[in-house]
Amino acid sequence: MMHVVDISWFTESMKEGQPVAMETRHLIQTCPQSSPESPVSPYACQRRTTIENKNKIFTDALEVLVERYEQSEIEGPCVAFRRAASVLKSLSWSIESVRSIEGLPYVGDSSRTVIQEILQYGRSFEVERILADERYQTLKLFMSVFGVGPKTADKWYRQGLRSLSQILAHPDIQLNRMQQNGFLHHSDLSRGVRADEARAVEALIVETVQSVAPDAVVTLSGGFRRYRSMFGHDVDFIVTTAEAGGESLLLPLIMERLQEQGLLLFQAYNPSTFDLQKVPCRRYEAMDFFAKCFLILKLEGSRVQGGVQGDRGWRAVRVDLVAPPIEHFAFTQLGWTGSRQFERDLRRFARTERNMILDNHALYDKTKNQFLAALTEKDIFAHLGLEYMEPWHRNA
Ligand code: DCT
Ligand code: MG
Repeated sequence: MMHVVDISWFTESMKEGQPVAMETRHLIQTCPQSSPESPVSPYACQRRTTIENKNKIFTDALEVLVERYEQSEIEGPCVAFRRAASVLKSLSWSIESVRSIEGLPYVGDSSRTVIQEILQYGRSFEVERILADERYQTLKLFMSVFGVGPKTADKWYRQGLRSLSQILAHPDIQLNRMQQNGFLHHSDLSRGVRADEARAVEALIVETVQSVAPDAVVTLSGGFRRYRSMFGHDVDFIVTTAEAGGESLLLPLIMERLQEQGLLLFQAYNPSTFDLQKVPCRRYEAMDFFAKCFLILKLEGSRVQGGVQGDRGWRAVRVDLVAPPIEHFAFTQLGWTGSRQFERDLRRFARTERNMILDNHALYDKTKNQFLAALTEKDIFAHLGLEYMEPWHRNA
């Protein structure tokens, strides 16, 4: 049974001050966590990882390997290189010798070879081979189109296609609506979103929500909540309301308002299929069942501090919105803040170390056979017996 959640403090805090409560921004504080001598946890949720990466030369190389295996959907090495890269990102010291990485969790033989080559020659030959590989480059290009995943990219590659213009010119290729818009806005969307553009999008979403649902609450999530400094591929938000069942109306109202203003370039809306019987979800990366929409918005240059590139006066931006019922808000917030690796390890930690199942909807204690309620992310960390970790420490 789901616990009854007392949401009165949440509702009260929403009534005070701004109808739409935003998180206060903090300065990023680096938090030295490990020295070459101190032990490093095998779980990202027990390692503080800021955006200040002291081992970028190594993690960039490992991430090329991750990407290469993601393209081919080969899970084993993909997980191994991701974990190794994530461990290196959390170190407060730079790797200067192979000896210093001895004993680090998940830095296996293959990762060690890459690190060793970089230490010795300043580059990894395997990574350079991949970067120069036609298939890698082409799949990377195809997958940079919104709506194109590894299967479609690989199919096009096997058909002999090598450029975006060849795809558009091909008489037998039927693009779905998402892909059509992906191609249409490709140059804007592949440029990524700057932090000042993300702030402008945040202001637009807050304004829009205020005008259609003054009692609703909007919070920024995803990479921009983690203060990842520069580019993001999209801007993610959670919208909810204390009014029972009211969350189901929010996204259609928001999209309608954006449409009226001529700012909605594309929308794909998935209504909620949430059912308590279906949670908690055993699959690590399964998306949640809450109502959500994947949008492309027109962001006008006049709204952005640094303006936007080009002479059109606007740019296209990818925006995702999810609308959970308020009693599931904390779980959705924790899940949508990421990073993906942080989330994977949090779930793995819950399952392996605590016999609990965590997902974006709920936390289930398999020993007690019950759901554990939470109003805030801090409650979830406490249920898991983990020290609370601020969003800017979750850049695993
Ligand atoms: N997420 C997840 N599992 C998925 C997809 C997303 O746990 N299959 C979580 C992690 C981050 C958050 O949702 C938002 O996803 P993204 O926008 O893809 O990631 P991001 O961290 O915001 O980075 P970026 O937007 O720059 O790719
Ligand atoms: Mg994002």
